[in-house]
Amino acid sequence: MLIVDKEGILIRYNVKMEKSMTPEDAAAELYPKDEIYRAIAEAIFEGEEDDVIEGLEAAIAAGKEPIALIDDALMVGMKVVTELYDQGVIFLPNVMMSADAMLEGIEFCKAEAGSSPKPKGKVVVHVAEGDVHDIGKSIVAALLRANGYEVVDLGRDVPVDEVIAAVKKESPMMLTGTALMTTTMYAFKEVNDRLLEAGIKMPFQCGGGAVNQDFVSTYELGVYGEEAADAPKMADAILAGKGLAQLRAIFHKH
Ligand code: B12
Repeated sequence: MLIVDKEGILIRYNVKMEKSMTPEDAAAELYPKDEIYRAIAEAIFEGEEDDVIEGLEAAIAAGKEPIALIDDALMVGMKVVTELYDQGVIFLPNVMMSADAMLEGIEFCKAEAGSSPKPKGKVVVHVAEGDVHDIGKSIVAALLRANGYEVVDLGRDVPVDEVIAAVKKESPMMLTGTALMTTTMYAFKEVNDRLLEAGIKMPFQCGGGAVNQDFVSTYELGVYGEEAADAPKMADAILAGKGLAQLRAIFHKH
């Protein structure tokens, strides 16, 4: 009888066999170590809305703050999704399911946190015309609300005309814009020009995957926001009396 010692042969010839990795294996390597956060991140990856809510309920019962869970668990799960999508390990339908589960989770966290009694100020948020990517915008809105601001959320793919009309109607202390595509971010320049034409000089914080500081610096009212958490920070800075130049000095890195 012939006995083939595959392991021995591989070792002798110094060959390393790569095990084929499933998307679940790849994701497992990226989840957070903390069991509570991990369960939520995994549910986001799998696009299982019920499991996301169950995980969030368990986390809140264990004493976690609902709004902190957006960053600490939901965002971590979405980062895994984004990384594996970029690597070509998972595909758009998976991403869409995860995005829906993420938005459901954000809504749940917002509802659990409740609303603060007297808003510190009003902020209008929107996603650029032609762009449907609204996860970042929803995080921005949730963090602003959690920090005591009233948020007028215009939603996604918002025509420039509608943004201008909302600013005139609501007179907010600040406007935010999100764009994930290099083709849609130019709407921000148009918003900027139309506001200036109407004599409105207000801080317009812009962020989202496609946007960077150099682009935002090309229009007068623009201040770049890298992380969603920069939105309430900038609103606080405006309340503290900072003008556009000072806001750029605080939020721009170079
Ligand atoms: C999820 C996703 C989708 C989902 C969107 C679901 C939804 N409801 O949002 C679906 C499947 C619908 C989708 C569709 C499409 N997508 Co898509 N999508 C993505 C993906 C994988 C992740 C985006 C995401 O949600 N990231 C997570 C969030 C949280 O990130 P974020 O929005 O940037 O927000 C963070 C910060 O930027 C910041 N932030 C955001 N806004 C603001 C604002 C302020 C004021 C501040 C302070 C901070 C801030 O806060 C957040 C974190 O702290 C990216 C790939 C990638 N690597 O990003 C592609 C990507 C954005 N999509 C892309 C494309 C091309 C498309 C489609 C055209 C695909 C198609 N062929 O149909 C369509 C777009 C249709 C349209 N008209 O918009 C491209 C864009 C390329 C480009 N640079 O122009 C990307 C980059 C993929 C790629 N590598 O090609 N997509």
